[in-house]
Amino acid sequence: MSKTFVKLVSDITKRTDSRIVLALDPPFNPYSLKNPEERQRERLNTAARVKKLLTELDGLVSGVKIGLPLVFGLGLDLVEDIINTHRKSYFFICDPKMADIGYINGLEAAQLYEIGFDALIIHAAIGIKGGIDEVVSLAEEMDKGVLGLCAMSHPGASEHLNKHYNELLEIAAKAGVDGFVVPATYPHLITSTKNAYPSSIIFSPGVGTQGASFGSALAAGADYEIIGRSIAQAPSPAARAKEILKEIKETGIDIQKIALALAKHNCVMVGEFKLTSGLMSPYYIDLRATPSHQDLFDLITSAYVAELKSLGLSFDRIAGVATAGVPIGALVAYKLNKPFLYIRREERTHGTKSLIEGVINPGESVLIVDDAITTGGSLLKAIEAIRERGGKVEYAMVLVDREQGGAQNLAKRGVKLISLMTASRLMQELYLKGFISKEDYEKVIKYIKESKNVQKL
Ligand code: BMP
Repeated sequence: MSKTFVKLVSDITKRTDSRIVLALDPPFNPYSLKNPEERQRERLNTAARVKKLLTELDGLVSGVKIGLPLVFGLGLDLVEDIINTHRKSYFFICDPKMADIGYINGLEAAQLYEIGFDALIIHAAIGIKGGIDEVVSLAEEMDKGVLGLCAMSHPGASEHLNKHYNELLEIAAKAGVDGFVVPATYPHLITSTKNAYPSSIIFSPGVGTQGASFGSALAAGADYEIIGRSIAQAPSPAARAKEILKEIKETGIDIQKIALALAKHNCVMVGEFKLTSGLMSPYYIDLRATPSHQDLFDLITSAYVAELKSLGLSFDRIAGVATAGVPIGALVAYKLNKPFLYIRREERTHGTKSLIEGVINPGESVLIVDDAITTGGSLLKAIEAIRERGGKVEYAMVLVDREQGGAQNLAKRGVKLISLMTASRLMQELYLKGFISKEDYEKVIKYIKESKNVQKL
């Protein structure tokens, strides 16, 4: 593990706030020119174009991945010059997809690290002993990073390579790599990798040109999306990168901002807590105070609104579940121009004895909003109350799914859960941003995994 590489990645990302790594593979072949001077001119022109591109993309992209076509075409001296020119703006990954015996890998790696690459990509399939080990120990000596490739994005990857994903992942992790390259076109692999190795960095290629949508790999748990042609070959790469960043945000990257704001306002805590359901938990999410923090309240309610708009669901009313679901639901309803009602925690002791405050007409569809879901107990109570009054409930929405059977329990009663983030994802963000320690993060993830099947109510 290279602390320097991990820190570099995190420092640059803090500055850019971008989860994009540019794959730099410009179509160019200087060897088609037979005259040595012309060939060299072509190289220098390409190097100048690359530098111009990297100047344009400064602040929009955090890392640059350079593959073999450019390394072959330019030669290492020009690649070194590019890295030196842009060293302050990006982290640089070389992608030779190494797959030789350790001795040869070491010879290659030494040159690539020497010219300034911060990390390189190696096939996990070659195994540790006499394979990956030589590169990992060289990387440790030179204070550099190593990324393990355990699956690929193209369709043929499922014929053989991706079938062995779990074994390969274990090999790469055991070898001590800093992160993994996991294809966006097989998103379940991203999620299982993040769950198995929460503190590793995941880079996902395959978005854009290869078909996966921008933001989809991040939503599945990746830390970075590797994007090549969609940006580099666009008529205006910077404008395209900005559009992609916007798309990524719309597919949920606001999660990062929400997670930070939650941490800043002490709405997420680690320790020992007793939940409403009676279960013990090593972390606690308390969103009751969110309306007191305008920035956070606006971020959260805007995220509910954006998700509802993108799903295009139709419903007549929004009902908030007391306590935290009431202010959140009320503002979401207001922003969407829908009537609002709410469900009390306890029945009124006088008057109507109803759990429901507000208007609902039989046959109307109601979207139920709460802050978080554990087993789904409070939401099911609210759903029943609405149904008793003749309302239809097909969807319930929360900010955080604590992944303890809530979605399944709701599904059993015919209600689909929409959650903006899982607790694992929230914790991942807090860990990556340094709000919680590695020990606490791993403890929480272990707890989430172990309590996944808790479905009792
Ligand atoms: P593009 O966005 O233009 O499809 O580029 C994807 C980049 O990611 C390329 O540099 C490719 O070598 C790399 N890549 C990939 O596409 N799939 C993989 O499984 C692994 C990769 O490194």
